[in-house]
Amino acid sequence: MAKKSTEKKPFYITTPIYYSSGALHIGHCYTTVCCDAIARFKRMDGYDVYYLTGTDEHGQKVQKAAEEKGLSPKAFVDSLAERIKALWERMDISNDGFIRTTDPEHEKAVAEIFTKLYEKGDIYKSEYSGKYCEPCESFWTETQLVDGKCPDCGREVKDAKEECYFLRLSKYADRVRKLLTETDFLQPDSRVKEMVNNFIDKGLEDLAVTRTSFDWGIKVPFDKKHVIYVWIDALPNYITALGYGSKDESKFKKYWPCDIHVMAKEIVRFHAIVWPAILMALDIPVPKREYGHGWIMLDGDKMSKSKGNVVDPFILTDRYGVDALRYYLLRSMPFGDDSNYTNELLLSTINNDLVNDLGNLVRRTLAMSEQYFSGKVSKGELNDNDKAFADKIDALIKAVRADVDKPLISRALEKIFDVIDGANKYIDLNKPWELNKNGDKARLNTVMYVLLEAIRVTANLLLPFITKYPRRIFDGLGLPVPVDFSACKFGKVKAYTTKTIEPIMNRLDIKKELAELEKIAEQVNGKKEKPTDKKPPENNGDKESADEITIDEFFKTDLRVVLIEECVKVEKSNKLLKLTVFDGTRRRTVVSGIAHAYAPNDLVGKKAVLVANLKPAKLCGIVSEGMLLCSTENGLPRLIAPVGEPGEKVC
Ligand code: ME8
Repeated sequence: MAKKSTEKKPFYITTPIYYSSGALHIGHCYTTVCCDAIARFKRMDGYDVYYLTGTDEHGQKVQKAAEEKGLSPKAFVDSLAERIKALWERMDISNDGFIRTTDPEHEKAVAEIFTKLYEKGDIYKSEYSGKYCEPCESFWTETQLVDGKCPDCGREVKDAKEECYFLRLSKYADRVRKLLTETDFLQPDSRVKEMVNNFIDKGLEDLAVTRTSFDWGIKVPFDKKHVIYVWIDALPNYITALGYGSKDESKFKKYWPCDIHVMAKEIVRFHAIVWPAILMALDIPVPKREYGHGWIMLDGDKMSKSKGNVVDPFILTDRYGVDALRYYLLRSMPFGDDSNYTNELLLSTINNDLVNDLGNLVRRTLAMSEQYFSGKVSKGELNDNDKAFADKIDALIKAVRADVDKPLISRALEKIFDVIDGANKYIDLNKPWELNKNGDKARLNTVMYVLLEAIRVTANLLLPFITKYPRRIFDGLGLPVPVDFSACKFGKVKAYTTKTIEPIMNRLDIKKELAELEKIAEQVNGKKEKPTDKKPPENNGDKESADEITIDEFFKTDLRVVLIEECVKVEKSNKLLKLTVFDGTRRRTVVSGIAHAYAPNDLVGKKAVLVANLKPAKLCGIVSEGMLLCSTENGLPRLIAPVGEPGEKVC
């Protein structure tokens, strides 16, 4: 816990800055939610926290992705940055800073860092000849390849030869080795072995740090033909975001060195070898700690934008809420190891932990408090069994703090849920309904009090991890939401006035949900081909195929240009917007599942294409008189924007 003085102890935590090459998935959410839980915990524990995330917007990969969309790189990264920010808002991420590598202050600072290193002799010009992995934007030597493939991502590499600048990594090999092997800088320990065995022991080679094959990046200030390598542009974000190299370095002075950089294992090499070497060359202290966690896998393969095997966090949070996804990510991944994502595991974790354990405990206790005491419960005489449980509750904050510091987030949650489980067992053991039947009001009051205290302390400790339901619990307990952990002690509240609250969610019908998720996945990714012996139908020109429709059939669909006149969010739905559209003759209400892609105000005054003769349907109690057509971009729906006046037919 931070010292109690007027000056709070600074704590600086970062995620990687994510490539602006496509929509982010639950793998990115994992790192960002973990860092968020740590940041929130540290804030509540008395630290002055700076939590940084952001986007890595330069480089060949981003340029290529923009070209594929027919957009300029800047327009492409601008729209993605907005979506990424919307995702973090959705996930309740409490970041203090959001850096984009196209921020002019960052670009200027990186150009200056490059010049400084060049003038110092730590960057020099030469020629590169070797192998290149395009997705990782990394050069490799023959000996560094694993089975002839990129050692970071396992994909094919290409021959490459070009004039470029090099960073003198070899000069810092000994200092980096010491940092890795003689300090706790890099965790978990298995990552240290990987770094030392695979890179340092093999002889740390100088790193090619410029490219001439594309131009979307920061130019070398004294040799404009060269673009600074995306990693040399990206890594300094951790200091440029604090104002390093600008007129105001106060944040840099306050928060650097960083307390912890968090990332997954594939980019530990850049963070644990290249980044410290750059900092050493600049005479800046290295970060205090780095943590390389494992991967979220899908069907045994790393979930990844470039492989396209991703799970969309907007869809999951639309269906199950933010608490559910945050909890699943934090709880189901042992922090250092890989873990396979499955819909089954997500759904059963929600049902078992959130609905059965936590939800039931809160529901039952508040209902009994209401029923037996009209919500008024006060401190009573504890027996030995109560005292033992109270001791367990008291021990929780210390144990959770120790785990968060490691950081072993999943274990911290396990400990909180152990007490929640204990409270459910306490109900079964003490049988409040029997105490009520026997008229033992004094004991019944004590039992209810012990339960309310258990709920209060666990909900207080859950606040950094899941952000919505614990707040509601405090409403049910009739208490303000705590801002710190000072009351995480049994007996701190003398008397309660409780009320019942909305449940966290209803128990999920797993079979039904699995089918729904599969249906959604088919809509988003296209139906997966099932192996079949049937030959595809031959196209013989004049015969109609079963999949084809005639022009008359097509014209049965009445597509019209409409003007969106009003738009509001549908209450109790994260997904739905209620729009009033003018179709040339009348106003209609349309409910559309696009709330995660648009703010209501963005749509007013826009035109869209309406399926005007669709049978009306009720969504969230609202009758929707038609459907708006969308295509998708980066996994998000985008309304088709027609030309023409409201009422005109689209054909
Ligand atoms: O590497 N499982 O960006 P990136 C767990 N721009 N975590 C995952 C994951 C998965 N399947 N997929 C992604 C870059 N992540 C660079 C970083 S930093 C100076 C530059 C998370 O968009 C994890 O944190 O490829 C991983 O390291 C990061 O996203 C990679 O994001």
